Amino acid sequence: MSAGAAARRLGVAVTTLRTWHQRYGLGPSRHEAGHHRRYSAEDMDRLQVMQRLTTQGVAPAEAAAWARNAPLGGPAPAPRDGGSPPAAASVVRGLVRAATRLDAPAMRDILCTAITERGVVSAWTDTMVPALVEIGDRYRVTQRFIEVEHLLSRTVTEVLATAQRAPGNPRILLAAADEEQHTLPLEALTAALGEAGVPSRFFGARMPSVALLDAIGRTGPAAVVLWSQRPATGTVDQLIRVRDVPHLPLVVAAAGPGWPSGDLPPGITRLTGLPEAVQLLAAI
Ligand code: B12
Repeated sequence: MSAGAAARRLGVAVTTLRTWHQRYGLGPSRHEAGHHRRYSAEDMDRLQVMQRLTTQGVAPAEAAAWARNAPLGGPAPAPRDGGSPPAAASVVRGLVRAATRLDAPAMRDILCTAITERGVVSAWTDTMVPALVEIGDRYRVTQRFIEVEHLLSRTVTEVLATAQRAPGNPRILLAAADEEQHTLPLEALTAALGEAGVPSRFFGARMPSVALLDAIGRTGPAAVVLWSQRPATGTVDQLIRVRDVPHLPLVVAAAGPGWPSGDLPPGITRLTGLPEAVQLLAAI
């Protein structure tokens, strides 16, 4: 493959390829009489490793060292194979940078890799949450970058939706509180449950109380989880109405920072983190 074709295939500039060649020795290895050197399939594999790791925030020299040593045709060094994984902080930095330049393919790449290599719970907790918090803080301080927040959330949604789903009759019902538009933590929860082999039914954003009660009546779930992100949507009567349905689910859980921080009404369980939520619900 010529340098131009290789650059197009990878979605990088030809000058970037040249730099990777001159500085890090990741050049084309194939000779053809009368032609410039060409990138072979093995060269392309190395370049793909290089591109993926730099997108994730790994320093180019370190990424190149990995790329040069990658088994030919094989995947990039993964943490489980003994290679050291890119530090969590640098992956988050890479994600925030990709979000800031509105680069959805790079975000998708980082997030899919995180899920494949570390599973949904760790990808959510160590990569997605810190990036979302940083983007949220930036918005609070500057009142800008709403577009960044939207594209990042959209990409998180897309990637979590591709995670494995568990077959079977769902006994767990997940919904956002009435008027609550924040749903990503529940999207992570439904994906993490799926990965653990537990099916769940997720009703998305802004579930009106009356619809929630109808859904409970129609599906008889063993557990109901209601998410509130903001105090404005964390009114406890919603929880009390669920708790008082005729066939009481085993667990009625309030999740998210929007619920009152003191005691919740009797019979309501508070969930404070993704790992424990998965553990409790999988046990049910
Ligand atoms: C993405 C986002 C959006 C997206 C949501 C997309 C979606 N599908 O969810 C959109 C653009 C729709 C949005 C809208 C709004 N947003 Co918004 N948003 C965010 C952002 C950046 C991330 C939200 C998120 O997913 N948080 C989840 C994680 C990342 O954070 P966390 O909840 O604090 O996590 C802790 C716990 O909840 C727990 N946890 C984490 N994961 C899990 C999972 C489970 C299962 C459990 C049990 C626990 C748990 O552990 C964490 C550490 O303690 C936050 C910033 C932030 N810091 O959260 C703002 C933020 C929540 N939004 C905010 C605001 C103000 C709004 C709007 C009102 C803006 C507006 N003026 O329109 C609207 C709300 C509209 C509505 N009616 O709901 C404020 C809320 C302030 C407040 N406390 O009231 C925040 C904090 C931004 C800010 N710093 O000002 N938002």
